[in-house]
Amino acid sequence: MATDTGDPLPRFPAGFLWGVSTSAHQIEGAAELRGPSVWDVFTAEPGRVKDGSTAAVACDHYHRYPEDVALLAGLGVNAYRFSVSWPRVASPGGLDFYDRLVDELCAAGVRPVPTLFHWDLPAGLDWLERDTAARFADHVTVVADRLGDRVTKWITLNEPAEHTLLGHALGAHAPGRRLLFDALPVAHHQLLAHGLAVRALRAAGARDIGIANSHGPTWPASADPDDVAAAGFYDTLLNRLFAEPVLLGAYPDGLGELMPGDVAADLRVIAEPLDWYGVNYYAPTRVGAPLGTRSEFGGLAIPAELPFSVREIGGRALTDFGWPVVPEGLTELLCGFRDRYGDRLPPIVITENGCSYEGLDDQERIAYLDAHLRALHAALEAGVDVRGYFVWSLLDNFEWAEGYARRFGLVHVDHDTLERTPKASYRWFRDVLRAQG
Ligand code: IFM
Repeated sequence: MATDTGDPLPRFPAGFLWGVSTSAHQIEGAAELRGPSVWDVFTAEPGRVKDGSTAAVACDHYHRYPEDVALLAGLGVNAYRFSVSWPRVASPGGLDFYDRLVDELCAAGVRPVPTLFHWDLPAGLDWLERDTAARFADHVTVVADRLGDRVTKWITLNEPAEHTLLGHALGAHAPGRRLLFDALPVAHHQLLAHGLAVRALRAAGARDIGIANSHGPTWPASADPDDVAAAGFYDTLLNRLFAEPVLLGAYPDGLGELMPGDVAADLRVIAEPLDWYGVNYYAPTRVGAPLGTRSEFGGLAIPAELPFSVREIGGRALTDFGWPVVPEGLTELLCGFRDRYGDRLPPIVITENGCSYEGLDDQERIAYLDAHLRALHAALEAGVDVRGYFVWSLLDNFEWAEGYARRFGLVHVDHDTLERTPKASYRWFRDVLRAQG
């Protein structure tokens, strides 16, 4: 495991965005004050969430947001990435909550950076249906009209790749479908929703728009051509399928032929120019040819019928989630994107990076963040235009199918009393931000 060297971190550029990220379903609670989402339906089904928990209360951020904004102010971040719950916005009085939150953030000098969809689709809607994209654009217009006088920086979608893969292809997340490659329309409709959202935001006057896509280097398990081909295919799914329609206006490797509707016309919408591109980075993946049996990645079962298998990256420390700690993968990823997309790549913001560890004296998290910030700086020095970095996450929260078992927060949350206690990593990040000025 990389350790915090104790050396001061290198200096990041003036105006760099320093933040933390959360999402509505994972922290808000107050589920009775909004309509249900696909995640409420999913968690109510026995066996879906490992510890049997739900997000009905979560961190009760809905009621405790002033305390959480005070924690943000104490940390010294200049930006806060949160998500706007679509089912809450669609419920009477729901937008008032975000109005209050944005006011509180502005008063504390923290820039609000809302994500407009982070997986909590209103129950009854379905990404297999094209119409969901148009409904999303309506939701975006409602939010932008209300918050656009104070919010200037927007994120359309969070990790449509995971929502497609985990939620619709493998059935590990809501809505729990196991469609394998028949899930591809979910990818297309989310991308279309992204493009329509960019248009809706522009119509509302927004000039600072991005998307948060998850990416990581893909390493072939060996030089065997079958392993290399399988890794190339996985790379297409994770790193190109959601980037290239947005950045280049084209699907990679003929995948467009598998998408529904008038794909050429849709791609013109999907490729609406962005002001920046958000990258969520956690770890690389080592991929080989199919093994004929299921493989596993961080507790996730990869079915045997997929044309690749996920292998262990040996010799690395693992987080409590079982994810390998590979800071230099961030440099490799960003330099690779710059080389692949050249001037089609807008400035980058790291919209998520973090790790799950237990304990208040979380030295492993400090070492993880320290090493990833150095790796990010190395990418900057190599000429990649990076404008910001958001830690996942402010609070220990509802980690989807893992329930409350995984703790990603800089702030510990006692899930019985809801008491917040800053961890050692909170104080470390605060000191980093002070030193960066
Ligand atoms: O908690 C999630 C988040 O919702 C999306 N990105 C990855 C995080 C850690 O698994």
